[in-house]
Formats: sequence, structure tokens, C-alpha cells
Amino acid sequence: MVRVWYMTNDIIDQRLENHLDPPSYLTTDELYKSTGVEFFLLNAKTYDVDGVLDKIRKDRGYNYEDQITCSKECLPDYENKLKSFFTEHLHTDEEIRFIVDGSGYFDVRDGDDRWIRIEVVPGDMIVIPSGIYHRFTLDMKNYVIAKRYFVGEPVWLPYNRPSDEMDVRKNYLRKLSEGF
Ligand code: KMT
Ligand code: NI
Repeated sequence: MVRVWYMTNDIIDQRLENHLDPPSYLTTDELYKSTGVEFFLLNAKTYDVDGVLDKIRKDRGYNYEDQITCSKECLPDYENKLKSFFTEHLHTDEEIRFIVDGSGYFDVRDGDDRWIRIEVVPGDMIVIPSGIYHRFTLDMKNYVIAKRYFVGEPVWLPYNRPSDEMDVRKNYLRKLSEGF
């Protein structure tokens, strides 16, 4: 079961869960309604043969795929990359990740600017809409392998907050106000 919760603003270690006191969880439906983030639960053992991932890729036109390993040993420029992943930013396109090993946390802002933390584990596919402020961190295991998808030529460029003047941000806020 995917776990999604509101975060405390008092972060001592970004790799911990950082719950409110008491913890306050959301369902994936509530997550979608308050952020537009989509979530698919796939089978981590059979995804390459069961056709579910293939169907999502075809339906959504994800014609680009690669794989990223985030660990001290495997990710070039590890410290700086992790710092930029955790710096609040947005993109001009969706950020689509399918977790195949390890785990981590995607944090997204809701319409009231509260941080929502989404735990990702093998079999989880997350689609973060263009124009939403977000960030990513590893957890205490310091290890994740994710497949990345894209429509067309990939653009991974982050635009750090504030980027409120960008059309993609304005479009996101319009969709949020219309309920997606
Ligand atoms: C990103 O863009 O934040 C990442 O690719 C993080 C690693 S994928 C879980
Ligand atoms: Ni990003």
C-alpha cells in the first residue's frame, strides 16, 4: 500500500519520514485531487511481462525510457545531484518515474503550499505534473533505481522556486483550480 502524508516543516533530516504530530495520511485519490499527481501500483516482479506498464506507456505516448541509479557508488556527482533533487523546483514536462529497486520520497506542494510526502517503493509509478513545485530525496537506505519516461526528447531541466511567471506554472494553477 502506498503511503502519502502531510509533512512537518521542521525538517532535521530529509531522509526521515518527517510526519506531522499526529501523523496525517492521504489516499492516492486525495493526493490526485489536491495536486494532480497520478500514481500507479504495478507488480514489481511481473511488470516486464504482464503488459500493464506497456499499456500505460502506449496510452500516454511515453516513447523515451532510461534508468537512473541513485547511490553513492553509481550516481556521478552524487552529493550535488541529491542536493538539486531536493531543491524545490518545477519542470516544463511531467516527471515520470517507475521504481524498480530501493525506495525514496517525492515531496509535492498542495494548493495551500503544504508539503505532501509520497513514499515510493518497487512497483510504484508516479507521474508528477508539469508546473508543480516538488523535490526528491533518498531515505535512510540511500539507494533507488528508477526507470524514467518521457514523451519525445527528454528535458530534465529543473526551474527552482520562484518560477511563478512561467506559463507552465500558470497552466498548472489553472488546472488545480478546475480540479484537473
Ligand atoms: C529526479 O528527477 O528527481 C530524479 O530522477 C530522482 C531519482 S528517481 C527516483
Ligand atoms: Ni523534478
